[in-house]
Amino acid sequence: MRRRALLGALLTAPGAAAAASCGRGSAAAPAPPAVSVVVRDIAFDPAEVEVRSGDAVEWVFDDGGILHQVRGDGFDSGIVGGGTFRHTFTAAGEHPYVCSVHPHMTGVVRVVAAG
Ligand SMILES: [Cu+2]
Repeated sequence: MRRRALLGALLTAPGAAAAASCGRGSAAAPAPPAVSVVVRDIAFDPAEVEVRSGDAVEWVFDDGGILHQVRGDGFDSGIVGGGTFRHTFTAAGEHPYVCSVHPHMTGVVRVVAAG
């Protein structure tokens, strides 16, 4: 008497749910900046930006590791050689800032009342 062990269990596991990989989990993600200022070639580009009250400005330090700073009245990136710095402006008016490492590097954030 021959017994066949028919282990024909072809359990083709159906591929786990077709790649729906949206991994957005941070509920308290900061609002995207209204404008970005690139710090490059020892300058702020653009040197003048205009945002509405409550908007954020983001500086992107992209100058090959050269140290820079964004320093104004009430905001200060510290002296950094890369990364980003973000500040939300609420007070309408002009907010000048400077790089302490390169005093000729200046910029202005002009804030207008939110409509
Ligand atoms: Cu600088």
